[in-house]
Amino acid sequence: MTKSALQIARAAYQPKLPKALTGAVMVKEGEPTQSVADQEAIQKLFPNTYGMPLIQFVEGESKEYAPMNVGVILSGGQAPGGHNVISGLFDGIKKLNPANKLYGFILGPGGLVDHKYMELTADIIDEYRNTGGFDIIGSGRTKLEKEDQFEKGYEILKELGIKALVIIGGDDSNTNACVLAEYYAAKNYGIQVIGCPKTIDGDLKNDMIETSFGFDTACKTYAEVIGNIERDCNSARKYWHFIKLMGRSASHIALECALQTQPNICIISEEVEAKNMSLDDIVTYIAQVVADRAAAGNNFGTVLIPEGLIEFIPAMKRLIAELNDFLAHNGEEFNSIKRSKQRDYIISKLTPENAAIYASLPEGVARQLSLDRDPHGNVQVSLIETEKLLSEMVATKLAAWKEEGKYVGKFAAQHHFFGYEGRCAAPSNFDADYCYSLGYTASMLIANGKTGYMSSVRNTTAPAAEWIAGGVPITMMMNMERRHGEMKPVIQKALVKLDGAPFKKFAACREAWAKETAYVYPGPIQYFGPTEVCDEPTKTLQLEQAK
Ligand code: FBP
Repeated sequence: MTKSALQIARAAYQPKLPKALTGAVMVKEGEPTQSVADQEAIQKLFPNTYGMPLIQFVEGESKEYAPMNVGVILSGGQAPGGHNVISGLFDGIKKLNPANKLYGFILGPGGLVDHKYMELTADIIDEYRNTGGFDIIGSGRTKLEKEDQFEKGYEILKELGIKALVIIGGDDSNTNACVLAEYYAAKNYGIQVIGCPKTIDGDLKNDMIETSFGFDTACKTYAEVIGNIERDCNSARKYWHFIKLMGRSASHIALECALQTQPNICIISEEVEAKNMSLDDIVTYIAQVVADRAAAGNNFGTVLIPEGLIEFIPAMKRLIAELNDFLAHNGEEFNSIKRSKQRDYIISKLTPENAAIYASLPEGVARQLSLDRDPHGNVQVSLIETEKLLSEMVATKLAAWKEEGKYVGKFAAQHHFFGYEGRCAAPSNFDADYCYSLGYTASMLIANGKTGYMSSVRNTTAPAAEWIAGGVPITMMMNMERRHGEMKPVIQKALVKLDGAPFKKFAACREAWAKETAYVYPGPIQYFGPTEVCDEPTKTLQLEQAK
């Protein structure tokens, strides 16, 4: 494989590990745990894996470990650093016993069910160290949730002599990892299941999981390009740039990018919901900033829009919830109806309030809302062109204000969607180190017989040597939520907290950023150079952990 000079240099990077993991380790057990909510219901569903203690690895005596085989799965959307989780896991198990073997299941959880796998040898692992992407074994969104899938998985795990399976995924995939851990424990199959927190969206986090991997690199990649657009915008002074940023649900990516680049406007979905804002309220807010800047002679600006916005507008949320339930039960009938009649069919089936909103939506947006769900039953928000919807509505509002003599500027918009551009970027030093540590920690959880745990690395704004490695029972992060029309145990999604330090910082600055042109141009991720440049964690982490 031909490689660039940077790829060659980067391949030689040795990720940093927490000091406690650099030698032999032992387990320090904490207090028993409880789920974040719905304790009784979760305990009933997870009798074998509920209430386990938190775990921390500390320096210990070296001991001998019998040889074992381990399996690994990459699940869901790509996130920078996945290859380093696998290389950390590989190095960890090889250190325990060089005879240990690692098997990768191909194209996500489906590979386990369909028995598609490959052995990951040292040569293969070395090709992928510190690289972006999930292409070493591929990823997929098959939902592992049915007993027959668990049994099919067990067949191949038994055949390959696999003692433990590591599932690298987001909140839904780790929920499934927990269900699988419980199932194998209940059946006494002797197979451990360990999760790893992955998602660029940053919404799999809590007191024990400080951040999901990939968030750091993806945000830095988007912030670099947003900074470039801001500089173009400030040079030509003729466009308003509407930039939609990935993040299916939470607005962490948009917020982090705003903190890094100081745009004129950033919409935070969680705030829209809390303030019960309508689509028109959002449009009016943007149009007012445009008008104020125009009055000061600035017919240009940048607007950041989180991908999941539509679902957070309360009226839209109610509509989507009804659509999700309805399509979960009537999907077949809906799909059998002629495309040209589907809109009327949906309108005829919804409650009057939701039918009226659905009918008022532009054709394209209404269509996206009724399209196929992803395997987890979610609307595919990345397909909704919110950036165009908003800029069109802002243009219409400004035209009306112009007629009333309230606005005299010019408004020309450009649209961008940054999502896939950042998901496979070569991991920043932070993600390279964090992911390697997560994988290495997973190997220690396995060696110590744990199941139903998520690999956890904390104290991440300190130098890597001071990071704290351990495990968190996945049941601890769970609550009951309605999915596909039924109550299910799921890991609670971490949305942007409006009383959290990152949002408060943004809220304190946004008025000035709207008026002034206070852009910051972060530039590309740096891998070599001073540590304050190369190892800087996200603004979100820095603000959340500020003492
Ligand atoms: P995960 O939740 O699996 O990490 O994926 C997140 C994400 O990148 C979202 O930001 C985005 O909405 C979605 O994946 C896109 O999914 P797909 O890759 O299937 O188009």
